[in-house]
Amino acid sequence: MDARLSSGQRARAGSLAGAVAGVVMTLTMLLLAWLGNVATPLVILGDRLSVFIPPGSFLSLMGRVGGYTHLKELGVGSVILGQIAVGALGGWFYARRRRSLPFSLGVYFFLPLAVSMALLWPQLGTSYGGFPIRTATIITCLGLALSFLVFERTLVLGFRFLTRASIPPHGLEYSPSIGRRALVLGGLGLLATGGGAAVIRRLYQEASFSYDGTQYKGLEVEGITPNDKFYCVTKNVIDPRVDPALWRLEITGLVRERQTYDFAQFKKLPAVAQETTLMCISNGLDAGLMSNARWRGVPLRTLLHAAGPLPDTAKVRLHGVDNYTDTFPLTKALDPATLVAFEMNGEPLPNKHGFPARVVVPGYFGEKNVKWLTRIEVTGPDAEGFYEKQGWGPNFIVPTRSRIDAPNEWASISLASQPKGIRMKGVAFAGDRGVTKVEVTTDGGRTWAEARIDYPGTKLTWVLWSYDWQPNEPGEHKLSVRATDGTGALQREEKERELFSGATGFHQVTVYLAA
Ligand SMILES: Nc1nc2c(c(=O)[nH]1)N[C@H]1C(S)=C(S)[C@@H](COP(=O)(O)O)O[C@H]1N2
Ligand SMILES: [Mo]
Repeated sequence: MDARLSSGQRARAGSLAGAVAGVVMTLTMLLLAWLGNVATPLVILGDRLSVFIPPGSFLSLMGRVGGYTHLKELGVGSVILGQIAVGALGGWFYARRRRSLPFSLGVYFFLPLAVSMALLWPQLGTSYGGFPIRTATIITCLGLALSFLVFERTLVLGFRFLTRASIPPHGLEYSPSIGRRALVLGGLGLLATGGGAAVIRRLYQEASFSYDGTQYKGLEVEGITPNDKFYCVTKNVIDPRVDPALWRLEITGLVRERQTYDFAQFKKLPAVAQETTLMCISNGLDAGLMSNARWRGVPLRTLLHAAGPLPDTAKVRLHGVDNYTDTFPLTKALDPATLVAFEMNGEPLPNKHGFPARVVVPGYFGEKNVKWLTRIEVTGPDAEGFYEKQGWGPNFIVPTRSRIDAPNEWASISLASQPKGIRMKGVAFAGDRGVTKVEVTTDGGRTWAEARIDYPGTKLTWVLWSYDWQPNEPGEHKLSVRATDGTGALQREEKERELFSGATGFHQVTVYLAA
């Protein structure tokens, strides 16, 4: 090393080498994610931290940045910038120290590896390629180790390159030429940044940004939702692409005998077909985070019986390969209508809906219908899932709901153009209780008339309803709808649930009729 460097020059050299090392490490992580479907801190740090954000703050944060998608982008972006900033800081520190190999390996390899393993512990079992949780944990740790080793080596070699004494060709005098080398190393950093940006662009095309939050509502609504129109919600920046050859379904926890099925074994189990509607807990009264499909799958209880739940067990916790989890009571898991589905409307489950297998649990909000299922764990009463830990609930049973899909809110309709009246239509859903009656009001709730059921579905699905409205008064009209469920209970108009247990109330649409 050139002893004539000032301490300021050394500090700058250290920071630059550290920042470049941060960039190269980030590029390594991006390549691991892109080429190997490996989980990296770029995404699992967000999963880890999100359980500490209560749903109220979560929703207001989401509102402030413009939606779940933007929140995810912001999350990944912050981790990347954070890694580069911490890298620069680490490099600055490195320049002030005795730079032995044990020191650099200890501080820049083992320490971050240990800290990140401890910090990310609950998320390490994530595998976007479909490996079982234990194997995934090992792969994630190897990915972390490789990334930090790349950091340590880039930092050490980069700093050495910047500060090494150089003897010009004619050997007349020493020159640090640190500025020129900084340019070279900085250029390499920029190249790595360009490579990273290219990988990010590739990953962006596969990201869930384009479809997360897809709604299904309005005039196009049919009894069975086509797969490519089915509403979609995912916590992931990039959804799993499970290789069925790697995938296993495990039944673990408080059972007599753990079970493991590979895809072929699983598909050989006796399966049933069943129509079931799903709705997200965050679905607003007028929103379309609700769809209906015909699923085919193995009853969950077939799998549980083979493993034998121990006495006094209370819940099941379902794990996706994306490390998403959720729970419901064992009694519900043993209900013959609770399925591990592998087909949706006669096709293998589409990727974004959980290929190769997902849970379908009628009557509970969508979040309990765990996608990319890889483990069924029998637990005691206190087990919690991803959104439960965040603070959603405590009630996860779908309340009776109904929606008007036509006419539109604030539609302006000329009476003369509708001599046969105005067709109202929509959906109504009551979880696993079935809908027995749908009524509409066109006078703001003074009188109610029974609507026609066009698509009755089953006890586990929505119904499609319609009503031919014969208005004779021009002006503003308030339309609303309410349903009665299979137990005879009328849909609740009051906002009576705790804030994060799903909305109740009547959907209302105001239309303006011109003479
Ligand atoms: N593994 C996994 N399962 C999951 C989720 C997830 O992010 N990961 N999201 C849940 C939520 S909040 C909902 S509403 C439903 C949506 O299912 P869909 O996208 O097939 O409509 O999946 C649930 N299952
Ligand atoms: Mo959801």
